[in-house]
Amino acid sequence: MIPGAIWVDESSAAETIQDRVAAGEISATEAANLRKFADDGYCILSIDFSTSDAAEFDRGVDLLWREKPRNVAFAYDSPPLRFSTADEAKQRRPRYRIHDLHSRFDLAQRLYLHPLLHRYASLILGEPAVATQSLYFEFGSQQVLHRDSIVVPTPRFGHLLAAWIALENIDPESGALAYVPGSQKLPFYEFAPGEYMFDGRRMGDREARAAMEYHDAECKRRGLESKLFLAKRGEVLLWHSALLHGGGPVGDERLTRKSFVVHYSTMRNHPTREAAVAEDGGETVWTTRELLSRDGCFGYANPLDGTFAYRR
Ligand SMILES: O=C(O)CCC(=O)C(=O)O
Repeated sequence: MIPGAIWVDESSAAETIQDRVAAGEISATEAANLRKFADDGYCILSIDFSTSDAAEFDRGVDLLWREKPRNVAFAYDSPPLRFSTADEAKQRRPRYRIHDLHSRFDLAQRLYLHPLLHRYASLILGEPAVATQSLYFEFGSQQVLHRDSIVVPTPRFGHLLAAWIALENIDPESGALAYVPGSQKLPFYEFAPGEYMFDGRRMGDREARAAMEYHDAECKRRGLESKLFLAKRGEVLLWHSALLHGGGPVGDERLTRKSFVVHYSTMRNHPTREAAVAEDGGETVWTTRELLSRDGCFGYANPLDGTFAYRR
C-alpha cells in the first residue's frame, strides 16, 4: 500500500463501489467515475461554463491586472509575490499563475465551491472535503511532471485532490495539462528513509531531480506514458494527489490556456490554510481559519486576508 493511501487505493475499492451502488448511496455514473479514479488516478467530469461565463472570468482577471491589489499573490515559482508589485507589460506572460482568485470575484468563487466537484472530492476522500486553495493559469504552466502529495503540504499526507477546470477549449499547442494514467500507484521516492515530502527549505535541485528521475524510471519500467488533457471549456480533470502531472510542451507561446485549479483536503484534517509571499527581502507566511460556504460546500478564504503567522 502506498503511503497516504485512501480507500480508492485499496484492493477492495471495486467491491466498495459496488456495495455503495447497491445501497443507493451513489449513482451508476458516480460509480463509473470512481472506478476510473481507482484504476487510473483520475476521472473527467463536466460542469456548465458558458462563453459568457468565460468572458466574465476574463474581465475579472483584466480588472485584477488594472487594480493590482496587495492581498492577491501571483507567481512563476515559489514563493509568490504580491500583485501590488506586478508589472503587466513584463509579467503577464507564459507560466504565471494567480493564487486564490476565488477571493476576488463571484464566478471564481462559484468554481471553487462547485457542488459537483465537492461531491466527488468528498466521495473520493471518504469524508467531507474542503477546498484549500485555487490557482489560475492564463498560459501553459510548463511545470515538470510532479506529484502534488510530495510538494503541496497537507496536515495528513495524501489527503489531497485537485481539479483542473478548462476555462476555454484547449489548443494542443498551448501547453495542455499533461498527466500519466496509473502513475498514482508508483512507489514514492524517499528523500530520506520514510520521508516522502520535498521540503524546499532543506532540499534543492539535486533532490528534486533525483525524485523526477526515479519516477521517470518507474514509469518506463511499467510502460506508463503521459497524455494531454485536450479539454473543451467546462471539462474538468479530477486527479489523485500521487498522479504525475504537469504542463505539457508549448508549441506557440502566444496561445492562452486558461484554467482554474482547485485543491481539496478533508475538513477534519485541514483546520487552517497558510500561504507564503516573498516580501521585505524574505518570506512571510499568512494564515486563515475563515471558511467560505455556498450550496453546502466549504473552502478556505484567502490567507493574505488572514493574520500574519511567521517569517521565514
Ligand atoms: O496547469 C498545469 O499546467 C499544472 C497545474 C499543476 O501542476 C497543479 O496545479 O498542481
